Amino acid sequence: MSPFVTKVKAATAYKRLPFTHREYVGIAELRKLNPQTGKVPIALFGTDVLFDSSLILRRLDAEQPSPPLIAEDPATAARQYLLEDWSDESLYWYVQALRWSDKNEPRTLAENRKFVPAPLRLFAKPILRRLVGRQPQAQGLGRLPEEMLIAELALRLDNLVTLLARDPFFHADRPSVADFAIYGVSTTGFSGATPEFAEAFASRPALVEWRSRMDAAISG
Ligand SMILES: N[C@@H](CCC(=O)N[C@@H](CS)C(=O)NCC(=O)O)C(=O)O
Repeated sequence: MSPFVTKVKAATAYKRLPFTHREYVGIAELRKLNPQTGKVPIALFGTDVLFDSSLILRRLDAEQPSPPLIAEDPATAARQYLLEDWSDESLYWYVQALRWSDKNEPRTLAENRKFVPAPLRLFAKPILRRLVGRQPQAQGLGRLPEEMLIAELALRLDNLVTLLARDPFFHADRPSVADFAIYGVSTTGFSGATPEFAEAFASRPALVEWRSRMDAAISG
């Protein structure tokens, strides 16, 4: 469900680095492993525990420089870093706002229920609402009327289409941190809880073709 987990897994697979993935980490264990932010993903490199998908991708490049996750040219690299950050800190909230809209909330709850410990599952709805469901309201996008949110999202997806008219990946001829971030968010957008996102993305052939290129690059 987490775009940031998908981003890390996809970048690790792209680099052909072996890894094991644990989907479920209990809340107590999560707080112990990552007291700083209490968020996923967390990556263990031997005894080093890293949090934050962007910091984990930097470490992946340090561990295994080839293929690189950022362009050599500084101007291109700057655009890729900025796009990665835009995806993590803005595009993500469009999807979150749609996931927790009145219409989509029941589907989102159904997808997330399994992450609530079994004895507390009866209270899954208030727990999940409090932990994550309120976040889009706090961030702001969750307060927009839905038509406005979807119209703005459509414009941002058009911006991505414009960028892809120039290059097969964002600002480059191979995937970078920008591509992995957007790949993660769009994967969550296709989970089934946000038909509005899925429809907006799927109706833009350039984006669909870009995701196919990403799938090919990740799976080799
Ligand atoms: N900037 C962080 C964001 C991580 C994040 O927001 N993860 C969400 C899951 S998608 C989370 O753990 N949310 C629980 C919370 O906010 O307490 C990253 O890139 O790793």
